[in-house]
Amino acid sequence: MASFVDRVTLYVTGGNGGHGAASIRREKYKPLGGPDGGNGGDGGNVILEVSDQTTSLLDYHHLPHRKAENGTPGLGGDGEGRNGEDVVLPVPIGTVVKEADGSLIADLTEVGTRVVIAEGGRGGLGNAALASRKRKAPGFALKGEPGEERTVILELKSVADVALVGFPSAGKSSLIAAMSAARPKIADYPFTTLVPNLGVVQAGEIRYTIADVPGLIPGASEGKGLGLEFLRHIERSSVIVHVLDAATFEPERDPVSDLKTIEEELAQYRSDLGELEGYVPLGERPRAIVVNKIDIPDGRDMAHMQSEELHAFGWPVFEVSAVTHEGLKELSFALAKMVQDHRDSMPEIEPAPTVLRPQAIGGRERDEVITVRKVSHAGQDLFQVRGRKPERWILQTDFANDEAVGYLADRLSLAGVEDLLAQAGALPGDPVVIGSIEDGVIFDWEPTMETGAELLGPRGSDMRFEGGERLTRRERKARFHERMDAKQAARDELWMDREAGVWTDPDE
Ligand SMILES: Nc1nc2c(ncn2[C@@H]2O[C@H](COP(=O)(O)OP(=O)(O)OP(=O)(O)O)[C@@H](O)[C@H]2O)c(=O)[nH]1
Ligand SMILES: [Mg+2]
Repeated sequence: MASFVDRVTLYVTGGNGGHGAASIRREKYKPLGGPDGGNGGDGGNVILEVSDQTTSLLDYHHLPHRKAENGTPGLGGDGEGRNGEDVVLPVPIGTVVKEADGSLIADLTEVGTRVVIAEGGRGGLGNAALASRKRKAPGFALKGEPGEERTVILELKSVADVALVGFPSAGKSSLIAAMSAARPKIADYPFTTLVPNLGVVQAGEIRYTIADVPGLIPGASEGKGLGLEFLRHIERSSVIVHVLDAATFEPERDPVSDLKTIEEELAQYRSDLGELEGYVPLGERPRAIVVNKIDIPDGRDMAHMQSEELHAFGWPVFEVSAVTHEGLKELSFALAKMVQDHRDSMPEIEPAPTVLRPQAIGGRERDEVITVRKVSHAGQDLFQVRGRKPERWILQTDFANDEAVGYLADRLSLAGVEDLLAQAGALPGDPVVIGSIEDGVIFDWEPTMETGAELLGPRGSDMRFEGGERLTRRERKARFHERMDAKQAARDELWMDREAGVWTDPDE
């Protein structure tokens, strides 16, 4: 039976959106037949999907970088770009997905559950789609957005029903081998088991899984030995079984004192799954006690001698031998009953939605809110604009093309960014950053007076960017107030256009 890799860091990137095309139809005798640049295709997503065909995270250990396919660019002649293929990564049941900082993203327990962990960028609109009544033949297209890049942590907590804990060499792996078809490594030196083993037990009608963890020693909770690190593998198990060595040669050890030691270590364990609904701390799970190695005469004597003290813990006690299989059938059926009782007591789990896109996933602002605030950066006052849409628009803009920049200005104006800037006290010429200070685009604010469309000169240019006269701050202020009055009228006009369906905006 496969042992499993417990934790892996995965670097995922959505496919880039293809750029839109700017193209003009050419017909005989009709050199300018209208815009016919197609849209770019969307980039593919990177998706995790819970599969019962996968039992380990080993594949991601070997290949931790995964990227979805890019969308292809739009073409002239209304050629649409092709969408990039999604990359679907199968993960085992019980995989927990976390942010790089450790915060929980998703807990994947249902076969078929899908989580988008890196979104593909959207394809850019071609100039055909950008045409409006006023902007009949746009000389630009929107760029495709880059795919999202993320680092996530996958953790596999085995969903074993029964977890075996105990000192090294107590016979945990031997018990798994004796009770199931699993063949873990067994040897007479401590820490033979380095990663947990998992076996499937069939007891009459009931089937359950059983897992061991590397041996625990005193001080495990302070990092001694290997064991505590692996307790998270058994965090979902319904029953915890103490495996006690009745025939240890170490003079200071015996089953009762070993049991107490392990209980103390379990009590120290602090789970980070505690935040999940229905989580029961390890120390409160049902228990059973297994006294092993009674095939050895000294072991059998010891088991009998301590029987009363062991029963006093209040948990069922089994005396067994993993070597001769004595007592194993009884143990196997008793564990099956405990597992079944636990299963019966579980509340009905609501089926998980097939596609999960939790807020945390994507890392971007999901809501429609746009904020503007004055910030100070490197001794300079800046007006910072944040919001999903304006930041997205920046990514779509080809800043080498003035007409494209004019289109961006119109979008920002229409979304109310200009009003917000004015409210925040920005004056024409003040620096404005859209997005984060580090990655955002910074420019001097030139409020739009008209919708931009009237100002269009030759394709690819925008008259607002011609001339480039430098004005004093006082002049700018006066001119700004004039513009603000004219602006409302311009905006009303734009709205009428839009209501009439001539305005095209991918976000609306
Ligand atoms: N005589 C006897 N020996 C046993 C029995 N069970 C296990 N052993 C022996 O004890 C030694 C340790 O057994 P393992 O199953 O590897 O012990 P473990 O608890 O998995 O040990 P770690 O993986 O190191 O934590 C091996 O030499 C086994 O052959 C038993 O019932 N009787
Ligand atoms: Mg072992």
